[in-house]
Amino acid sequence: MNNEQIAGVLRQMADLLEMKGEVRFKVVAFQKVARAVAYATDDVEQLASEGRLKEIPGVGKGIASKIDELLSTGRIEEHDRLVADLPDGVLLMLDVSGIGPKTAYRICDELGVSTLEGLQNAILAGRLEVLPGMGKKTAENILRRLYRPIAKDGRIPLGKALPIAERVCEAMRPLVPNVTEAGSLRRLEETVGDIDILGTSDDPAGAIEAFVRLPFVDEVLAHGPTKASVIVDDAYQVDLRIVEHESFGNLLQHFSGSKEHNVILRERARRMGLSVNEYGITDLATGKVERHTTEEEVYQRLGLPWIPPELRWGTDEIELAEQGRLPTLVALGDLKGDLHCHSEWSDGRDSLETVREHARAQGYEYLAITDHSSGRGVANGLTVDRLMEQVERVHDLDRKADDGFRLLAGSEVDIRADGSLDFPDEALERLDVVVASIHSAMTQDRERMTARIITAMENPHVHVIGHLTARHIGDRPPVELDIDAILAAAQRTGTAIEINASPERLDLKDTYVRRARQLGVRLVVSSDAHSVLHLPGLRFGVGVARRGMCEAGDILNTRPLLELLAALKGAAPSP
Ligand code: DGT
Ligand code: CA
Ligand code: CA
Ligand code: ZN
Repeated sequence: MNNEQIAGVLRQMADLLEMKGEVRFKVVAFQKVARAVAYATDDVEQLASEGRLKEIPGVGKGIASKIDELLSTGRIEEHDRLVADLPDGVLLMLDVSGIGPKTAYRICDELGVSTLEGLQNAILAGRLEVLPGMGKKTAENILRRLYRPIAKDGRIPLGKALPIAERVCEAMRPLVPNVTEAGSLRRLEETVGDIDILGTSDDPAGAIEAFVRLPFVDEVLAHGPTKASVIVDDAYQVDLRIVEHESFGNLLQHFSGSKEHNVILRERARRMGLSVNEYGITDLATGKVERHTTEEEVYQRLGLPWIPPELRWGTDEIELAEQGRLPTLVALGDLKGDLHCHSEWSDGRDSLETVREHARAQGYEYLAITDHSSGRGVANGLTVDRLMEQVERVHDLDRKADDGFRLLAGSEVDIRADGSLDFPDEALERLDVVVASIHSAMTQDRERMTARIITAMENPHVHVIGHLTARHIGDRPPVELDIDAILAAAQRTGTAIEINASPERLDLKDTYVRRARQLGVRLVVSSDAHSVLHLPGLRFGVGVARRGMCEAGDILNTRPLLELLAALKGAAPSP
């Protein structure tokens, strides 16, 4: 069992004891140990096997024996007994965020509810809100969360989490100038379990107080002197931790994870006679604790250069860092333009003029208009005639503006089920940028799908394959394909593969980007904007490229216009 899981059972023990009306100190003891276990830097299972459980703050003989029992038998007998004594459904209710032990007990006992469906009905009938300490607003919040789980797997997509985190950070910055994202969010993973935020202050309690009172906080789940957990926008959990300044580097490093990265780092420290945790680095020989105000100092103390959070996977990043071989990751500012964008000519919202203006304001040198082709039947795709008309319009706008910005004429042409394209070669030939994508027949088997995409890549007019796997994160699974065969074909034909930045796609995904890059496959990062409001979303794609270890040179649209055009039509790169 990992620390999280152990802490979860201990927390449940505390809740069950509280429901049972057990003496306060016993409840508090379990709560305290649950917290200590959750934040322990050592592996508790390991400590137990060495008979060292009592080193965990708050653990005495009684709780140590419960943890040992849990680890050896997978359960705690007293826990099972408590559950048996309490009304049916209490554990189920405890799992609903916003419901504490007292309320869970009352729901089961007084309302006679034992299922989530029963809970829903009780709320709708107005029976929950009248319970002590409940109220209409809290009951409604619980109902909303019952109806609308965050995602099928309970994780929050990056595209939702990052703007929420930024809103919180902005609101806290006057009080906590160094407030920053941490956890999986800082590593820019495609989904996050929760939104972790950190900062330092001379007055942590005051900062936390301000946090729980932010106007968009719907509910406070936990509120301590240095840490609080709240619900924002009805559904999203945000954790804020505030510490004193001197350990900021240690804290940020620890809570940025990943857990796997931290494990390898701690092993390394151990070999150097050091021990790392969220408060500092201890010299095991002297017992002296050093605190670090920046992450750079933490890594430096361990003989390493700073490692960008996007690379902290716990794979080979520490080895690369040690050898001075970390890539210089591509940054948003390296991108010179965007190669996938829709306008009102197909299913986009804005006119060509508006798109052009916003792309220029974004600081780009160029942007490709790539509306859909008509074969889709939906999305208001363009016929060849309308496409040719649009090409004229696009070139006209550039001529008239004469401002150095270049709107590229393009298409997101549909790859049909047999691998042929919606537009004839004579039409594609007239375009600056051809992105070919799959929007239909997505359930084809792996072999047909792979052949279909490779056929499209073999068309010399196709420059880029758009959103290769067609997945929608948390919603539609990726199509079946042989990624290695496709990457090899991309390399051979010189076709670029898109990193689609649209936050519900992020397709190519990070692991595939790493492979593509190793094979020397050309990559582009594109917004797939359907409104000028989506143009800045390119940053999500840059995050994926960074997680995929890409440098600027790996991404075609970091190149100035003429170089880009030459590369798009150029011969296959050598691996
Ligand atoms: P998530 O929230 O599931 O997307 O993933 P993370 O990586 O954000 O994980 P989270 O929120 O549980 O914790 C944030 C970071 O704090 C994590 O990446 C490493 C550190 N951390 C949290 N709990 C533990 C723990 O029990 N042991 C260790 N070694 N590190 C932990
Ligand atoms: Ca997290
Ligand atoms: Ca967290
Ligand atoms: Zn598309």
